Amino acid sequence: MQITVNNCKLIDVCTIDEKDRGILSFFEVGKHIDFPVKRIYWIYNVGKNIKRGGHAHKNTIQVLFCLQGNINIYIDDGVNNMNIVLDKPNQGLLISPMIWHDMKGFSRDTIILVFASEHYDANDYIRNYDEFLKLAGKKE
Ligand code: T46
Repeated sequence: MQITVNNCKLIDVCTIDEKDRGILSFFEVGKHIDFPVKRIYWIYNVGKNIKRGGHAHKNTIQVLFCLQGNINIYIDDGVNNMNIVLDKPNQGLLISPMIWHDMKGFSRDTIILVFASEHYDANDYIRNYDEFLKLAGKKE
């Protein structure tokens, strides 16, 4: 899938499929992901029709993996937007700073694993869409 939202991309990680032995997937920082990972978090047990996200980050870069189940991620750079379905444990979505994102369409078994470039900082979040557009230079 062609991603048309600024600097976001899908990352297919290395995957070793040994049939009955199972599948091992991995990425290496500095080789497949070019930011230092400072924080890892995961989201699971999300109820039906729940929407999460609804913000952009000023500085944080993230890669999201859906290890189990599926999820619909809306990404928006203030001009272009699109919906991405993540449903493969070996495909991640890189979300750059200054990308508005929402997550919905969780299945009860969905597990999201996120690798982030920064420690948690509530001040890094932009939670108002108009403020996001202004800071992104897309609105007066
Ligand atoms: C994002 C999307 C994809 C912490 O204390 N430390 C953390 O590292 C994180 C990620 C969150 N929190 C606290 C902040 C809130 O009190 O956990 C609570 C729930 O966080 P939030 O409502 O921001 O969760 P989501 O699912 O809306 O967003 C999360 C990440 O916060 C966000 O960075 O990009 O997942």
